[in-house]
Amino acid sequence: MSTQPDTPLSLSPEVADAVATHAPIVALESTLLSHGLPPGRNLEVARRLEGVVREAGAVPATIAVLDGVPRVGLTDAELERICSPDAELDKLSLRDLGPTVALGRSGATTVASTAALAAAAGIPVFATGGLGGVHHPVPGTNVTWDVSADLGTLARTDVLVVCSGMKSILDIAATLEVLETHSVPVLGYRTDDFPAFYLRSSGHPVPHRVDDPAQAAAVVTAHRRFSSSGVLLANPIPVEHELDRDVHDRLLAEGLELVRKRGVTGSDVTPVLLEHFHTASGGASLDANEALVLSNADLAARIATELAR
Ligand code: PSU
Ligand code: MN
Repeated sequence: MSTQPDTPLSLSPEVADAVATHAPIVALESTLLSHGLPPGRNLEVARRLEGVVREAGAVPATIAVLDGVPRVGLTDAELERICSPDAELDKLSLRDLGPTVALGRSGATTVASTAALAAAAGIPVFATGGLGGVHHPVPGTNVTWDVSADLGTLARTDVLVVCSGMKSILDIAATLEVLETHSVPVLGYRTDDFPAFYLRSSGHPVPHRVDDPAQAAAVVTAHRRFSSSGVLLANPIPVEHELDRDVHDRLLAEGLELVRKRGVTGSDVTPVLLEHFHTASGGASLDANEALVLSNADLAARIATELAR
């Protein structure tokens, strides 16, 4: 991303110091906390994510926009604020950053906006849960215009995104095609199957596989000689937390029906579906979601450490 010199970006002292000394840093997003997890649990996960990154020897940089200022690295009080049910945060994609800053508003950042802000701050590694992608066509048509800005941003932003694939509500085959069109390398971490968030396999192969953090870091370094795009590393959910496929398929069908009935569209679809999973699975999908983001944060920290060598 090309950054204007006057970009009002505020780095916490710890993150600014880590950037200046080329220490390993992992960017973390806030939408998965504010819009993807229930209040209470989200704060626990926010703190655990930062803890996992620290234990692996890197500095965590959770990102959000607060009162018109994009913040990279939050205090514990700011984490509490973004996780509070009264926060009333918007879900901010990259296109929302300008209006949010100009109007002095607050919001949580998605993969697209977090990746752009991380890159602007000089942080090359970012961990999340699931990437946005191409939605299935509206019934009765064969086209969709609902293609997540996460994809276009990854195409233009030099950042490694560690995630557990795309949510299974998406057209994963189409999403992989768009990533190919944009020349974004897609890597599987210790797998030959592209994962699907709650499930370890989407049924689609990955073009390339890496088996340790050093290999992942080497791919990022080599890719930079040819392209300024990002790299996607897909790390499947830990096996003991994978959802049962039949339960998953039932909850997804119910969730999609709920979305259709309520007329939910656009950026509200993912939060409504996630909430349905969390309430209807008796908490199993919450444990799964937490386990996969923690695993991604740990892996991202190890790769950031390799890249900082
Ligand atoms: N990962 C999670 N939970 C989430 C997300 C990722 O475990 O809620 C968020 C990310 O912010 C991602 C967004 O950018 O879901 C995708 O939303 P959409 O499907 O509206 O593009
Ligand atoms: Mn969309």
